[in-house]
Amino acid sequence: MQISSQFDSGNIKVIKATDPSNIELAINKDHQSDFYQWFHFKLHNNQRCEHVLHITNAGQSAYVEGWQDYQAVASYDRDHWFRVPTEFDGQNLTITLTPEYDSVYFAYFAPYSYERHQDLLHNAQLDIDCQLQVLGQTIDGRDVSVLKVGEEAQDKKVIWLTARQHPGESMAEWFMEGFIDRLLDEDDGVARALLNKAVFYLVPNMNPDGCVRGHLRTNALGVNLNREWLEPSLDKSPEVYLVREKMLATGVDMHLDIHGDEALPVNFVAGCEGIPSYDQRLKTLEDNFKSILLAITPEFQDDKGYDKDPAGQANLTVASNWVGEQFKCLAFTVEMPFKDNELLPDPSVGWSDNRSSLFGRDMLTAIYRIVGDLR
Ligand code: GEM
Ligand code: ZN
Repeated sequence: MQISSQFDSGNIKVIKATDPSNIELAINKDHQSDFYQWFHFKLHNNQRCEHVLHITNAGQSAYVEGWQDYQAVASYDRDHWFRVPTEFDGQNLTITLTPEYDSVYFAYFAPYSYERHQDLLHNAQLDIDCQLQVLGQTIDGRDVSVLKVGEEAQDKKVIWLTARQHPGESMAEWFMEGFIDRLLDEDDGVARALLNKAVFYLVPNMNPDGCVRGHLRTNALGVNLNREWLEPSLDKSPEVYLVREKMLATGVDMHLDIHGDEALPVNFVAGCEGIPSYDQRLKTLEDNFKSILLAITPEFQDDKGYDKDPAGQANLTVASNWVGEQFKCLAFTVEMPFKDNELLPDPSVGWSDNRSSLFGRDMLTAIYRIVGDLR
C-alpha cells in the first residue's frame, strides 16, 4: 500500500500506512503559517478490503467546526468526485472506503489544478472579446493573470471578480470557470446584453502558489491575502498589490470576491455594512442584489451568514471591504460550502465542482439585473 501527495495541490503526511484498517495521516500546515485544513492525496492498494483512514490532527485544524457533518470527496478518475463516509470524533477525521480500483484520490473538495487554470485562461483568450493580461509575478514566479472581457466605454460599468485568495477554497475557481464559460458564450443573450453594458476584469485564481503548494489559506510566504488589501506589498503580497493597482487604474463599479466556507452548509454573501462610506444607496443595492439572486436560484439564501460588522467597524484589510470603501461601490464576499447546500442536499456529491460552476453561471443573470443601477 502506498499513499502519496507529491502532485499539484497535494497535502498529506503519512504517519502509519501498513494496516489498511488503521491508516494514520496528518495534514501539513501552510508554509510559514499555522493554518491547515486542505488535504489531497492518493492511496494505491490492490487489496479490495475496507480501508480506514484517520486524519489524526483534524481537531487542531483552522476551522474545526468545518468537520461537523462533513464528508470527504474521493475520485478514481480525477474527474468525478463523490462523497465518502466520514466521521469526526473531535480529534480524528476518519474516512472509510472499500476501493473499487487500485488507485483512489481523496481531497477536502474537488481540486482545481494549475494546468486546468492555464487551460481556462488560454481557452478564454481565443475569444475575440477576451484579452489575457499578466500583471506581474507571484513569490514563486507564477503569473498574476486577469481576463479582460469586453471593452471600456463612457456608458459602461467596470465589474471585477476575484477568486481563490484562499487556495484551499477550490470551489471558487470552479465558480469562475462557469462564469467565464457563460460570459463568453456568443449564443447567450444575457451574456451578450451584459457586455453591451459592462467591461469585466476577472481573476480566476489570486493565489496560484498556495494552490500548487496544497495550502488552505495563504500564499508562498504564509500570508493571508484577504488581510492584505489596506497595505499590500510587492515582497509579501504581490498578488494583492498587483490586482489592487489595476483596480485603481480601471476603477470599480462592482466587485465580487469568491470564497468557500468550511462551516456553514449554505451559499451566502457578506456585504460592506461596516465600511465608513456605507449609506442608503449601498444598502439598497445590496438588498436588491440579494433579492435578485434569491429569485434566480434556490442554491442561494440570505438567512445564514457571517455576523454583520457594526457601523464603521469593517476590517478594511479584507478585499470586498477595501474595494467597497475605495470605490463606494457594490462589493460582496461570495461564500460556497465545503459541505453541501442544506436547502438542496445531494448526498452523493454534496456541494460540488459542477454546482459551483452552475452557481457562477447564475451569477451572470444577477449581475445583468443590477448593472443598470450600480451608479
Ligand atoms: C472571509 S471574509 C472576512 C469576513 N468578511 C466579512 N465581510 N464579514 C475571510 O477572509 O475570513 C472569507 C473566507 O475566508 O472565505
Ligand atoms: Zn476564503
